[in-house]
Amino acid sequence: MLCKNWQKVFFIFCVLTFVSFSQAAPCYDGFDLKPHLYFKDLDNDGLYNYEDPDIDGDGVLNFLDIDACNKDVVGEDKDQDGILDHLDFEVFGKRKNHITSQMISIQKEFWNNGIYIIEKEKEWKEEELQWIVDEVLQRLQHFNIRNFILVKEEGRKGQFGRFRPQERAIFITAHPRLSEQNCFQATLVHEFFHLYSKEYPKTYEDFYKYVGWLLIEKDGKTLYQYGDDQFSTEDFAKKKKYIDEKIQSNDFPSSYSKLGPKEMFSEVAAASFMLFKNVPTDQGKICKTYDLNSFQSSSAFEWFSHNLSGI
Ligand SMILES: [Ca+2]
Ligand SMILES: [Ca+2]
Ligand SMILES: [Ca+2]
Ligand SMILES: [Ca+2]
Repeated sequence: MLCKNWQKVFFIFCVLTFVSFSQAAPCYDGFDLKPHLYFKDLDNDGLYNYEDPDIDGDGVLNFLDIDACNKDVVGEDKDQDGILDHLDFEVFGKRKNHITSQMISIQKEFWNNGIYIIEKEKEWKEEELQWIVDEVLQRLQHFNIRNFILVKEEGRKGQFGRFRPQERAIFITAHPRLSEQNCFQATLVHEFFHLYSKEYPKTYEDFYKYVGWLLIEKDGKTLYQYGDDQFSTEDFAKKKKYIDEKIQSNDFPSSYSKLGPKEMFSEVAAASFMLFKNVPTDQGKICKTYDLNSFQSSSAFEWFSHNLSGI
C-alpha cells in the first residue's frame, strides 16, 4: 500500500516537474524573441514584449533573466555577490576555462554599477575587457547611463557591433578587425551612443540639427534631408555609395556616418573619443574607416567637445 502511494506521489511529482519545466521554457531562440510572443504584453505594463526590456516585469532584464517570460524565475545567486550565477564568471571559486581572475574582478566591478558584462554566444578575451575598463567605461560612466548589457556575439559578415534597444544590449562581434584596440573601442563607443541618443533625445536632436539634418514627415514616412538632398531609410540601405559621394563635409568622419543622423551621431562620438584619447591623426584612416585628420577641424567635433566633452 505504502509502495503504491509512493508511486502515486512520484507520478504527481513528475507531472508537476514537467509542468513547471514547460512554463520555464525560454521564450527566446538564441538572441531573438520567439515571433508569436512579439505582440503580447506579458506583464501588462503597456509595452509589447518585443519592445519591453523586462518582459515578465520581475525587475531583471531579459538577457540576464534565466527565464524572461516567467516572473517567478530569475536564476539563483548562491554566492550572493549580486551576479546571477548562470552569468557569473565565478561561483564559489568555480570558473570557466578562459575566465581569468582579472576578468572576474572586472565583471564584479561593473555589475554593481548596472553595467552587465555577460557571455552568451562568444567568449570575451581578457584584453578586450581590459580595453573596455581602461579607457571606455570610465569615460562612459560620466554620462550616467545605467542598466545596460555588454555581450559578445559571432556577428554577421562585416558587422562590428549592434545595439538592441529592446534588450538594452550592446553587442560586440568577433570580427577580426576588432583585435585592434582602436577599432574595438570605437565600436563600443559607437554602440553606446545609440543607447545615449535614446536616453537623451533632446541632446541628440540638438546635434543633428546643428550639423544640418532635417527630418521631414511625408506620406507617413520620415525623410532625412541634408543640404538639398532627401533620403529615405531604404536609400540608406541601398544607395550607400551614391550617398557617400553626394555628401561631402568633414563633419562626417567616415562613410558610414553619412547613413543618417543616428549613425552620424554615433560615428562622431567614436571619432571624437579617439581624438580625446590622442590617437594619431596623420597615419591614414583609423580602422580603415575614420578620417581623423579632416574630422579634427570640423564643427561636428567642436559641438561634441563643447557638449559631450566627458568622453
Ligand atoms: Ca510588457
Ligand atoms: Ca525579467
Ligand atoms: Ca523571469
Ligand atoms: Ca553569483
